[in-house]
Amino acid sequence: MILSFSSCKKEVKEEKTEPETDNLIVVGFSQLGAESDWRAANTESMKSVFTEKNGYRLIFDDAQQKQANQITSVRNFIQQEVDYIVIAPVTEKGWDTVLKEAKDANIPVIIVDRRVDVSDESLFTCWVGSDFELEGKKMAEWLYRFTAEHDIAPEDVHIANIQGTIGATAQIGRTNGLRWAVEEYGFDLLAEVPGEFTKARGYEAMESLLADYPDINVVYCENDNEAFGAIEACEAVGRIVGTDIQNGEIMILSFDGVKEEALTDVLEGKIACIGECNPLHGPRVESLIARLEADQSISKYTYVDEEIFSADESIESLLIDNTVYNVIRLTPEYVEERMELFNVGSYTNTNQSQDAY
Ligand code: GYE
Repeated sequence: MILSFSSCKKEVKEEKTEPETDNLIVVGFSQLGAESDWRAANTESMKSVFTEKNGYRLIFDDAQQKQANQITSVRNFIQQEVDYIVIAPVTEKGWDTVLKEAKDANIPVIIVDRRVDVSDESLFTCWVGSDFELEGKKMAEWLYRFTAEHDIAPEDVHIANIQGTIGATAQIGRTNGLRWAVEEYGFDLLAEVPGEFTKARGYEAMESLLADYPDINVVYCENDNEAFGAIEACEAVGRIVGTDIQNGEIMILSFDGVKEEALTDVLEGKIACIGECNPLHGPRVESLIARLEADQSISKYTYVDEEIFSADESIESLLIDNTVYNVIRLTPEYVEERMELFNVGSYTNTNQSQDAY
């Protein structure tokens, strides 16, 4: 008697919970890892938007920089019959098979941040992220203009590039942006070495660069965390980071501008220039899903507008491919304002999120 009563009670309980979860849109998100401050802000942005309160159930998976883990989690999402799959891919190649599986299961796939390099573009629904090559070109153009302004010949600009994760769109684009300027202006590119977008690898890379290239005077770091490591490595051997490269300083250039420390480094002259990379993709992805749910059209590719920051006043704007980009002069007030964007809980207050709610 008691047994059958309790099993009966259990059934009632199950019936009660099912309809609630049925109403939620289930999103499986394969995040590539947690290598940088940018990535932490990106994860937070996604998590703060895909909440039950907003009508979603988020299944989050951190792939720890391994594409194989991402492929496994996408397969799990397919098996769980999620409504949408979102992937922030670690590198571009090798996605065809698993994306075909998602397509066959009729699950829309949204690619965020870095891209996938697939032969058939119909294997994913859309992509949203940054124009990484433009970020790189803006930075390289700023360097060209700055050095020209200070009467430094391009061949006397001895640059090392500490690259990001090799094969990642952010690395490919930023590396190509610098190569474009090397070709165009004749800078001396000493070396391109991988730094995996982390502070630890940035430090190690800088240590060896200082030993191998005594004339190095510019370090192009493909993100701020690498720059933090590079600055520490320079300071550890008594080198001064700054823009006075004619008098022995080492100029640090970098990308992201997410963590206060990076912007403070700009104010203090330790980082000469930062190319903004915006990580707040949660509301953008949500907005795309909301449109898909409402059968509205979406763009295959959505680019995010980004700024370039420096504390130096000499270069006010840059001209690239017939477009003028203003250089934002960093001030303590601007830094404070910008940091509000990254306070937990305010991620949804960006312009792009407005139409999603
Ligand atoms: O710049 C870097 C991160 O893919 C845009 O990855 C992203 C890059 C970002 O680790 O900090």
